[in-house]
Amino acid sequence: MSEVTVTEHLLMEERLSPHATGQFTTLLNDLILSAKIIARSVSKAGLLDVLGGTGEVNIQGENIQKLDEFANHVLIYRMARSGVICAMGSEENADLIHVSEDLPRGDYILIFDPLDGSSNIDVNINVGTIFSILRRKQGVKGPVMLEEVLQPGMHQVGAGYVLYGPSTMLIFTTGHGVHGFTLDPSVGEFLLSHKDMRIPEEGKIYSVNEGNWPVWDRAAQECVTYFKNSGTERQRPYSMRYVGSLVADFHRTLLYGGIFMYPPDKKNTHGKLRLMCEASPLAMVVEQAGGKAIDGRRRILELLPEKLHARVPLFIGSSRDVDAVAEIYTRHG
Ligand code: FDP
Repeated sequence: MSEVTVTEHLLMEERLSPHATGQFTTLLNDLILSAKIIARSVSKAGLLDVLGGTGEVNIQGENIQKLDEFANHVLIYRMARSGVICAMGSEENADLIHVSEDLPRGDYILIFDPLDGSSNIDVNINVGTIFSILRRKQGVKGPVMLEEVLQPGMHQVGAGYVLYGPSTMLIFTTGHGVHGFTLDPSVGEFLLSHKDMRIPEEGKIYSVNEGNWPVWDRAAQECVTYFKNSGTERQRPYSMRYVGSLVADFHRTLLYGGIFMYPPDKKNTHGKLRLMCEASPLAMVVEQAGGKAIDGRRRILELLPEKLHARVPLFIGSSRDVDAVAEIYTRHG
């Protein structure tokens, strides 16, 4: 593993940008500190009284896990004090979170899913934090309006995720490729372990909750059938892998190639995953690594969110595999 720390890497990237003020590096450094605090609790999940639900239900109608609530609190508290953020949006909070006027503020807007895959916490399976960084229009001052935050993913200035797995990893992009860092617990630093990550153009794995087959539309069923059937041009059938934790399924897809799918179904007619805190940041990462992300027909990064918690169908991964899905959806009109 290289000895380059994530801070050194950020400073090097900052030097390449002539207008850099250091605010973005500050933001990422505070995000990294939050991730380390969350990682510490996740790694002790069976030892501390942090397992199980809080008994409450979040804005998405899902049971809030204790660790979910803890991760959300850490991120809101820390990032509000970074001095470079004006507003935040969390998967766990119904409304926009405004940084108090008593604190120094900047132009950045942070959207995050504090602990993605949290229904897996109690069984010691990987979970993660997904983040998206947006910027306020230059010169706009005063309280942040929701309309300013509802930006298409292509306006993100940075995006990524932290994966709390056998080791803790930080994967992010600022629009100059994707880099991965692994936390060395003995020194408490994220070290560059995956430089300039590229997703294979085509994979051998499809990832989907196939239990939803009866509630999918014909196009979604045809996509899965396509990856299961043997083909002549490509090596098929593909293998199926599904953790049920988006960050974990996405991370494997990024490294090995293939496709992750969460199509719309009869219950989740607009898909289950959240556009702003899940699909858009991962779409930026995958595109920067040479892959693609669509909702079936449209590029995820071009979608304008209608609301903070808008949902979207997601097909993300190797470019040729995503193209195969797009072709099927186009045929279905
Ligand atoms: P979870 O409900 O455990 O938080 O976005 C939520 C998410 O997990 C994703 O991490 C995961 O990919 C998906 O939902 C799993 O949904 P299903 O259980 O419906 O397959």
